[in-house]
Amino acid sequence: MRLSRYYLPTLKESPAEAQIASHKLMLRAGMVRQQGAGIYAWLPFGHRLLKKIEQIVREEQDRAGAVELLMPTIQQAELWRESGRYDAYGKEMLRITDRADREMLFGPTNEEMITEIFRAGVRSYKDLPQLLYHIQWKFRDEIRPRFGVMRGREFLMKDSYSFDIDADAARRSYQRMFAAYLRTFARMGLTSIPMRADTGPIGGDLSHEFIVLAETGESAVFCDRQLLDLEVPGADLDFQGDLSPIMDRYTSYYAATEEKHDPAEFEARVIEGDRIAARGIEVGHIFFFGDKYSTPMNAVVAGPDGKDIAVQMGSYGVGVSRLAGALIEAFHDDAGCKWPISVAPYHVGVVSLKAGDEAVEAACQKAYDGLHSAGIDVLYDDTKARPGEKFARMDLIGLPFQLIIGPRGLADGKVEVKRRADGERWDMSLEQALDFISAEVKAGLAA
Ligand code: 5CA
Repeated sequence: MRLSRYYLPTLKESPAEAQIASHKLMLRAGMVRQQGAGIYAWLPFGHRLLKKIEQIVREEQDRAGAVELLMPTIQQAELWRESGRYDAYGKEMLRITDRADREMLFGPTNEEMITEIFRAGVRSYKDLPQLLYHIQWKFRDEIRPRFGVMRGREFLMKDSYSFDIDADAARRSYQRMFAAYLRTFARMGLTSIPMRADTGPIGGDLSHEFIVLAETGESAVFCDRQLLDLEVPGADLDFQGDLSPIMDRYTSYYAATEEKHDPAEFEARVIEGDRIAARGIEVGHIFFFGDKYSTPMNAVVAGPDGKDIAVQMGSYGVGVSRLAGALIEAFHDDAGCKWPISVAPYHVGVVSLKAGDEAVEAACQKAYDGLHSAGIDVLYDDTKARPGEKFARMDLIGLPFQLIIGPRGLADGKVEVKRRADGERWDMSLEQALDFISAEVKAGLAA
């Protein structure tokens, strides 16, 4: 992409309404534009980030054996009356009426709808387990939408739903999502800690929140420092195998959100030097709630003896749009964003130091074509802005590599490569630079 043809409305100053780094930087780097309280338009650069996050979430769901579908944002009130949640959900639900005065709502979550879809198509225990997911916009009329996309009213969620014949099988589905979540966040460079959590309006008794530690996080959390160093399951993990050792390992350490925190147990189980009392961002939340929806909604299958059994269900959410903010909280400095390669909207920024110079333009074009054909996402700053302005903008938008090409360097056969993560710079030939960047990006994507 050529910057001269792109839409990247960057800002030099932080807008006054933003309180935390991620919100400030998303506005400054031209990623989102507010359209109402807790409602954001995703501008091209932010949209690419969102798609990269979404794709990692999708790949790890697929790897774990979950099957993608897409449910609508608008739901019928009737469905929610079946579970009893239409009245119980309260003011957080955005209620709508259509022209025929039918009661509708903008879905805050999809337990009821997926249960309806399941019961329409599955009759026998032989068709279990089922594990379905979608990635769709939700609306919750939060009292205090804040921190930009971190607590929005309209937000993008990945939500999965499992259906099993009994509680043991359901626990295995839960363990699959547990392991998949560890991998999902690790691929984004994030250390997530599963913590015992309250279930709120979703219900059930077994629940973990996946928390990324951050000073600006909304949740107060307590955990054992050892959890930060546990090895995350690799890409070769067999999701059909026994995953209980993974969950047992993690849950053998103390980790709880404020609501589930027990100070006496914390002190008894964790040595003083390892006690972390901190703040965190909830990037995922998983629930096992048994027959809370299947019984009232009559989602049953015929068991081996022919008798109907209400299925055991769980649901598993990832805050896809919230992760955009969480990633910036984890990866930024005073100059701007510092994207990990796996989620970077573009991997490399090619910076021309002299627009209009024939040799510089030819070299930039060669760099662009070479990287692009190697499968690398390139943003080419071909604008007429001054070098200082270009450097500041590149640092602000935080692409992992900058390839800086100017007339003086070219005369010596050199270009400059800068790595945003640590600021390190190298002079090398254009060919070497292309090889170096390609290799680094491929390694980053494989990690
Ligand atoms: N049905 C269940 C699991 S699919 C559910 O809705 N769980 S949830 O309420 O915990 O939401 C799942 C994830 O969505 C949360 O962990 C959080 O990362 C994200 N999320 C929830 N509310 C918001 C919000 N207002 N803004 C941004 N992300 C949110």
